[in-house]
Amino acid sequence: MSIVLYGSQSTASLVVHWLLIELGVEHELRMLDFDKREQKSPEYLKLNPQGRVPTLLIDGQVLTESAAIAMHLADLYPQAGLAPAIGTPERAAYYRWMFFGAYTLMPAYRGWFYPDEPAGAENIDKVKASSRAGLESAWQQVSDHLEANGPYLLGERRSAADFLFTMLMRWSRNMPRPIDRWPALHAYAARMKALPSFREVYAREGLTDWT
Ligand SMILES: N[C@@H](CCC(=O)N[C@@H](CS)C(=O)NCC(=O)O)C(=O)O
Repeated sequence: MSIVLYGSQSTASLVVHWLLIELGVEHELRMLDFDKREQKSPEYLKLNPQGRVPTLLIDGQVLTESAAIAMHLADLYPQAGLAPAIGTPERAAYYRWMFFGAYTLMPAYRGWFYPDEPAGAENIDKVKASSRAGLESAWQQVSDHLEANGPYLLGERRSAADFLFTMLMRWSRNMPRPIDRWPALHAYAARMKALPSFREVYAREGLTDWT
């Protein structure tokens, strides 16, 4: 199988890069320079018309959306046990949290980091305030869930959803209320950061913050 990941340092491609390392999958990494807007180059837009990362090519097939890619990788390498069996209550919980990440957390982060997109430059403050409120409420729900049902999102067993959520927790690090302020989230993040593959993806991307 030939696998190529298009990513950029410290972005939504991190979870895919991290999982490829965790699963021991040989791959080629092509890092795009956002400062040069390489994600909007005509060649890249042919692959991913959204001009965003990640994009994963598996034997030439284009995959986008980090949560979807994470789920597919977990399915491709079942021996790692990162995806519960189809039709089980654990699989249902897995879908629940993956979609919560993609549908609730990610759009709110998008609003925080790209606040002019929804309603122009004149509404930046309002968009940031509502994105922040949405994120804090969502993280409170995740924290409550982990306190009652942890240590991982699906309970005792780690899944690809925990990798996605660790990346999403990381994005809060410079926000007014970073996830470390919730003790349950702080402990959860620490469990995930202790994985050797986390240190490895940090080394490969040259990341030094939120260790
Ligand atoms: N829902 C997408 C979000 C991808 C996304 O927003 N990526 C950002 C980086 S974190 C990006 O590529 N931004 C560049 C841009 O929008 O120009 C996913 O999970 O893959």
